[in-house]
Amino acid sequence: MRENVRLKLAIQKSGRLADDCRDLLEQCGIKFTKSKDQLFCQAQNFPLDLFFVRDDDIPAFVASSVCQIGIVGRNVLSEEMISSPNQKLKSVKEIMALGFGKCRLSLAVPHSFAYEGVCSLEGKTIATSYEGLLSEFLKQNNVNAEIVDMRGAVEIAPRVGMADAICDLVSTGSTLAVNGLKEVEVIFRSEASLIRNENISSKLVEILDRLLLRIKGVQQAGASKYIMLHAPAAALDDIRKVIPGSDSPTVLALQGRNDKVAIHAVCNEGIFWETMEDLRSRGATDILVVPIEKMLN
Ligand code: PRT
Ligand code: ZN
Repeated sequence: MRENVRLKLAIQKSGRLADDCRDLLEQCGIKFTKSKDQLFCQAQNFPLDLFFVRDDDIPAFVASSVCQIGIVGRNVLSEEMISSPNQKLKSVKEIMALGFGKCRLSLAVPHSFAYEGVCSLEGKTIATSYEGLLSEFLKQNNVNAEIVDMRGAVEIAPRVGMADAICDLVSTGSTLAVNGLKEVEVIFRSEASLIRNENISSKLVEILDRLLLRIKGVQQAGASKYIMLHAPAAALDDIRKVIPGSDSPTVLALQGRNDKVAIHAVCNEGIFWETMEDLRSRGATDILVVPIEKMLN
């Protein structure tokens, strides 16, 4: 009888990372119920159990082995590592950047603040929810400033007189703009990251490796394109040089044509209109670029 060993994954229940996490699992071919109210579900076709929790709880879930893996913003993990006394967090490691949830932790000041560099923050008050990361940054830059710990709505702190500056996550910058703030320093760059507990049984490692292979396949497929074109046989070498990110394309004979061949290639870089125009100017015709859905090397 097969043992029922299942890997446990903690993801954000709702919020900025929730939909991307669910989409990624779906692209990996993992089926699960999509109700947003549930706290737990078992994947139907893969030995994976999903826990839907608040993002701040994910590092602790993984540290205490309630879940062996989790998906969380690097900002949350790093802040927990710095500011939490939980020794178990040492067993948590980042294993893969996932390419979504990208943002930066930045210092921002009102437009009226004459900012000339980090030293302008000496003796000032800075509001943030990232006390650990901010303290490290200030220490590295030999700046003494008072940190005002806020859980949310950090961007209003200067307007209401609670702080001279803020340190908060930024993605588009529009929140800063509407609050009359200018971004002056990026202190940390973040994106969603797959994390794991170091101490996992070998059976669970096997499942994790299968999952990682699928995630890499999804990432590679997303970054790659399949290109097909017809080329004059005489221009083959010239045209091969232009096909981006592909060392050994497939060259096929075209029935009844000695002067032309078909070239098919997986390109692991984007293909821009300029490249297609370049190929065309070298004699290529019937150029097709198609997306790749899955890839396993
Ligand atoms: O309920 P739960 O505790 O799970 O969620 P949460 O409210 O704590 O987090 P959530 O869903 O807001 O964010 C989850 C993660 O998304 C963060 O930890 C980051 O890793 C990532 N992320 C990416 C962001 C942003 N971009 C982002 N822009 N998290 C927050 N913001 C906020 C920022 O704090 C500011 O208020 O968006 C505003 C700025 O956005 P822009 O686009 O105006 O610059
Ligand atoms: Zn949170």
